[in-house]
Amino acid sequence: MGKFHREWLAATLGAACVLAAACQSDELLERNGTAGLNGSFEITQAGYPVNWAFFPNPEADSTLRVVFDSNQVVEGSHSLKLVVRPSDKLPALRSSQVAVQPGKKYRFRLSFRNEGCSLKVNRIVQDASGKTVRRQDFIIDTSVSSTDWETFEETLSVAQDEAQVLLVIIIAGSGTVWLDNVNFKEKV
Ligand SMILES: [Ca+2]
Repeated sequence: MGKFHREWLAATLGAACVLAAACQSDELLERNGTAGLNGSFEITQAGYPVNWAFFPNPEADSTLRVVFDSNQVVEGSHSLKLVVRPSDKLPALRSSQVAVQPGKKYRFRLSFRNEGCSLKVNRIVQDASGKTVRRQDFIIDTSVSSTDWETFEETLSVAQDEAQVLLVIIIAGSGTVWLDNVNFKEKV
């Protein structure tokens, strides 16, 4: 693992506070118990898509601006638009945990568009307690800007000691990132 990746990994697990309950005062999270992953970003509360945690809190820090966007859309009628500017805090967002069953395969899909940023998506697989990371992979790692949407897709085979999946998305630099159509579907 190179220095660059180690730094990003440290950012994922450390500075972004994305997995640590102790840092939740620095993040914004609107919870909705019935909305699930909300990977199409169609369900909002107080102007923010529910069940996604944003760091730093965009209400308190202009590093990260969160927009419920209806102009650039892949699926449904809205996408998530993130406008970032350089800061010593790496803007990040974290999904809720999606339950998966050992021995099954899932198709994971995510559409993104990047203008000017470095975008990294860490797909983390945890045990049932949610306290132990069984594996994590940077499934998207790009600094390429595009005016078109791109779609990432993978098949995730779930091992015996794995029970839930979540995403941590880190955005560096200055620019805009759009996300939409994030979903896990069991492959039959
Ligand atoms: Ca959508």
